[in-house]
Amino acid sequence: MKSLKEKLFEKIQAHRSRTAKLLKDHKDVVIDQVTIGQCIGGVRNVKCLVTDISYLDPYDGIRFRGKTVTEVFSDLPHVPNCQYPYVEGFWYFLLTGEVPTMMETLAVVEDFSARALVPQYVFDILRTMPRDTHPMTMLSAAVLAMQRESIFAKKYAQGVSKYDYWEPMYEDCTNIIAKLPAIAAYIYRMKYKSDVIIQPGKYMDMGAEFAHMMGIPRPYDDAARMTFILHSDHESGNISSHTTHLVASGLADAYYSLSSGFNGLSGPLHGLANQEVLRWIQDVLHKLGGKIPTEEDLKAFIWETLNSGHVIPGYGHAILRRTDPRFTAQMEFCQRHMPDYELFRIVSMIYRVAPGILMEYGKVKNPWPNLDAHSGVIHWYFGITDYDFYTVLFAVGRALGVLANITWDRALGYPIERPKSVSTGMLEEFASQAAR
Ligand code: CMX
Repeated sequence: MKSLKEKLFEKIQAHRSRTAKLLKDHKDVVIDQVTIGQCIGGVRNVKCLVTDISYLDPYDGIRFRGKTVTEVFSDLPHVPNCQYPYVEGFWYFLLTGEVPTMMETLAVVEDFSARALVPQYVFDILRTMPRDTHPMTMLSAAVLAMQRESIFAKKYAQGVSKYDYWEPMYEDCTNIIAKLPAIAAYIYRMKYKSDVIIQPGKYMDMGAEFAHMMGIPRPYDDAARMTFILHSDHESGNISSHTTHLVASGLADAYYSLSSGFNGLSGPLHGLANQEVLRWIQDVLHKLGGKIPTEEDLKAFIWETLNSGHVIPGYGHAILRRTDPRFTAQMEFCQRHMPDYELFRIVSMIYRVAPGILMEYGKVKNPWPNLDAHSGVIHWYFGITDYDFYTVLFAVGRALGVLANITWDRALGYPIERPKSVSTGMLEEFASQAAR
């Protein structure tokens, strides 16, 4: 049986000629144009990034290596007696585009276990930070602190050939992913569970290991697997993916790049929206004195939020134009495990009323929920009521996608990214030329 690294190298060798041919024979073929609206308006829909790891269709949602969320959940090797696949098998799939066998998956589980030990200095650094530091700041700092471990940085200093960059990048990325669950769980237990740390178990897959270190019983292991897979990748243009790719394009190693990507994830319009959803629901409950809201109550609060100049967190998307299938997947999890749970009922009620109001509001291009509208309910159900931790759970999953991407970036020799600026005066000149 070939190891994941050997299989990846085979794929890289096969792929390199495709990229080289496109650049040699077709580099001047136009695939898109840029308007003034896109230039000022956040580069929406400009096709200028390449990734084969996931693709986001506005109506069908995300496909990982061509597979829908449902197909990923059904086709990849499953942890025995569990509903969701191994995260380790999913990492294999993201990197190679091939569904691994059970044996190939278990080899990755073993590989992650061998790399999982977090250096003590990382925990010492976390302990020097004030306890009210946001957990995303802690996670990002922990990854950055480990930069001294970078094999890529060492190999680069030793003069490794650019054709071999992918290999130390792969090593760094795998080392980081294997350690992230322990770092995230440590931050959680230190901040919110009276500093009672749970040591890692042995020979468990990532979902089971994480649930164990968080101190949360089954089926939280399955919730963790689902969460990590759903949050992993959303093609390359979103902030966390793009930032990681951008920083890595200057040949920064995976530690610098991922820490930057995590910082990008921390905005309330991106990964922090999951904490904002729960904060918003708690505000509603507080204002109603703990009473469960009716649909009429919720409609009034949604309008109040919009009229006070705030967004409805968990709703809208820059690309999607339908309900996010990642939202639906989490809804199915809730229907199976917590159909009568109060918070689930509230989120379902918001889903019934919010899209109609956002359509009436007029300016929102996508009135439907994204994945952040639902994730908090699941975490809360399992006892994680400290909602500022939710983005950390997003981040552990997101690492899988962005690290797979930067491994391929180095394999295919993508250059330093450097878009071009224009001034407002130049845009005005373009506008008057177009009017003539
Ligand atoms: N509530 C209220 N207003 C919203 C809205 C929402 N949920 N979504 C969009 N709008 C507003 C925008 O703020 C914008 O207003 P202005 O014209 O006054 O600036 C207008 O509608 C048009 O925006 P859009 O083109 O529909 O959406 P964008 O591509 O600009 O923004 C997003 C996308 C996700 C930032 C936005 O929908 C939003 O702020 N949603 C709430 C936050 C959220 O859930 N973020 C998580 C997204 C998923 C993720 O990355 O994790």
